[in-house]
Amino acid sequence: MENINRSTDISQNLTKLNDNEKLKAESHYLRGTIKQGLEETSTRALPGLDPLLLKFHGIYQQDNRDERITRAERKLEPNYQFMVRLRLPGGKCTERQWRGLSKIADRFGEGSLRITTRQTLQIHGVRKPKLKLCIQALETLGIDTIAACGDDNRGVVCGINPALSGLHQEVLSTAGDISTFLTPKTSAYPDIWYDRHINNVEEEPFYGSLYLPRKFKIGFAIPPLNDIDIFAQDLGFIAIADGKKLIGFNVCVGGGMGQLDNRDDSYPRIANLIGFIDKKDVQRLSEAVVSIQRDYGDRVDRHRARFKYTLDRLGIPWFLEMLTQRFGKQLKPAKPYHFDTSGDQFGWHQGDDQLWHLCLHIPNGRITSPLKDRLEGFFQQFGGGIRFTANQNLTLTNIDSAEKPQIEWRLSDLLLDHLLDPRLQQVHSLACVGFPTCGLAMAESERYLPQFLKSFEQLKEKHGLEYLPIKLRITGCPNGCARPYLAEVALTGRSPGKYNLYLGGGFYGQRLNKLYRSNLKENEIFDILDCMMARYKEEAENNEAFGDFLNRIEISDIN
Ligand code: SRM
Ligand code: SF4
Repeated sequence: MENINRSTDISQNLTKLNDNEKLKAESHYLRGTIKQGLEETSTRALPGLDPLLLKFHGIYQQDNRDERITRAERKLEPNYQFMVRLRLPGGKCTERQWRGLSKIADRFGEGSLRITTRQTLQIHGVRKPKLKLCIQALETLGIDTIAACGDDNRGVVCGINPALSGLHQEVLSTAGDISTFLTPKTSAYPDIWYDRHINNVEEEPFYGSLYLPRKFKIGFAIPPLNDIDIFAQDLGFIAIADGKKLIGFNVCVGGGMGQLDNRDDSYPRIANLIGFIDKKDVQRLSEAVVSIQRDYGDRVDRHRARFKYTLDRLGIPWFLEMLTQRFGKQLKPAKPYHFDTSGDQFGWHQGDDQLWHLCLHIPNGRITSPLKDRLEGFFQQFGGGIRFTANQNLTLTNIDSAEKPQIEWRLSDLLLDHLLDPRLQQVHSLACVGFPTCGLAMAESERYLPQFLKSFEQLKEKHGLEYLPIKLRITGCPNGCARPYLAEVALTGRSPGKYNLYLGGGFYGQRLNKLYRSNLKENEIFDILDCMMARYKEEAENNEAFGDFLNRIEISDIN
C-alpha cells in the first residue's frame, strides 16, 4: 500500500504554478496578514490577497453590489462586508445552536440566515469590526467555519432519510467523521480568530502547505432519496443496506457543476460509479481519493483544477490503478441501488425508531424576520434537533408522538403550513444567492425566483399541469451553485435579464440537461416553455417526468 501522506515534490516547482498556489505556499498555513488586516481601521476590506486566504477560514469578502455605483459616485469605497459560512457536516444543528445563531445573525450580520445548497447556513453582511467577535460567538455554540470554503474538503453533505433512522444515524455520523478527518489542521484558525496560540502542532500532515488544487466536495446519499445530488459530488457515497443494516457504500467520483461560458474545455460532469466498499473503509478510501487529487490535480490552470478534470485528463483506468495502490485493494463491484427523487420529503415522516420528523419548505432557504423570530419561539417551546437539507429546506427531527399534535397546531403560527401544498412549484425549485452579495453574479437569481415562479405556475395551470412536479433551478451565472445542470428546467445568468436555458435533466439527479438556447429574455423563455408544456400534455407517456419527456423527444426538435 502506497504512503498517502502529502507529496513534497510539488512545492519545489512553485515557479510554474498559478498565483493561488504561490499565495498558499507563502501564507504560512493560511495566516497571511489576516490578523493585521482585521485591525486596520482605514478600510472595511482586508488588504491585498488576504481575502483569498480568508476563504479557507469559511469567510468571503463581498460588497453590496446594489450600492456600488452610488458609492463610487460619492467617492466612497464599496460597502465591504463578509459572508460567514458555517461548517455543519450533514446540516446538523441543535435547537440551542439555532437560537444562538439567530441572535448572532442579528448582532453581527444583517439579520438573515441563509440555508445553502450544501446544507449549511450563511450569515451575510458581517462588517470587519465585528468579524472576529462573530467567529468567537459561533465558537460558544460549538460551531466553526474552517474549510467551509477554500481549496480543501468543503462541507460534507448527507441525505436525510428519517424513515430509516438507525441506518441514517450511522451514515450521518460517518459523514461527520470524514469532515473532521479532512478538516485542515492549521493552527492559524484558533490563532487568528480565538487568539489561541497552539505550539508544536504539525501543520497539515495531510494537505501540506499547498492544500488542494481546488475545492473538493464529498456527499453521502441514502436511497431511495438522492436529496444531495450525489452525482454532482467530487466523491459520493451511496449507502447500501442489507434490510435495515448498513453494510457499505457504492462509490462515485468526478461529479461537478461549475463551468465558464467562454471556455469550451469547462463543463458540468456526472460522477462515475466505480464500485463498492465496506463501511469500515470509508475513511481510507476518502483519504486515497483526495490524496490523488492533491498530488495530480492541475495546479497551473486553475480553471481545470477540479477533480472532474483530473479524471478526464488522466483517465478512469489510470485513476482506478492509482486508487488500488493507495487504497491498498480493489473496490468490489457496485451493488444495486435505486433512487426515485432528488427533492425533499415534505411533511411528517415517522422513523423506524418511532420518532417523527417534519420537513418544511423555506422559500429560497432565506430565514429573515418574522420567520426567524417565530422559529426561535418555536424552538424555545419544543426543542428537538434540526437538519438543513441540500435543497435549502429545514427538517425538525426527533419529535415525540406526544408533541406532534401541538407542533401541528403551531405550524400555522410559523406561516409555513401552506408551503406543504404539493401544487406549489416553489417547493421543487432552487435559486442560488446571486445579487447583491455574490461577486460573480451576472443576472438575478434568488431575488428573481419568486417573480419567475408566478408566471411558471400560471403556465402550468394553463396546461393543467399544476400537480406535475418540475425540478426548476436558477443561478445568476454558470458556476452552478444551485446545481442547475441536473434540473429538468434551468436558467443560468448571462447578463442582467438574460439567461441560458437548459432542459431535460433527470428527476432524481441522474442525468445532465442540455443547453437549449442562450441569452434569452423572460418572454422568450416562457414562449419556449409554453410550447413544451403543450407538447407534454399531448404526448407524454404515463407518469413521465417532464425532464424525461424533453429528453425523449430530443429537445432540439422543439420550436
Ligand atoms: Fe457556490 C462560488 C454560493 C454551492 C459552485 N458560490 C460561490 C460564491 C462563493 C461566489 C464567489 O466565489 O465569490 C457564492 C457566494 C454567494 C453569496 O453571496 O452567498 C457561492 N455556492 C453558493 C451557495 C451559498 C449557493 C446557495 O444559494 O445555496 C452554496 C453554498 C454551499 C455550501 O454551503 O458550501 C453554493 N457552489 C455550490 C454548488 C452546489 C454543491 O456544491 O452542491 C456548486 C456546484 C457544484 C460544484 O462545486 O461543482 C457551486 N460556487 C461554485 C463555483 C464553480 C466551481 C467550479 O468548479 O467551477 C464557484 C466559483 C469558483 O469556485 O470559482 C462558486
Ligand atoms: Fe454566485 Fe454564480 Fe454561485 Fe449564483 S451560481 S451564487 S451567481 S457564483
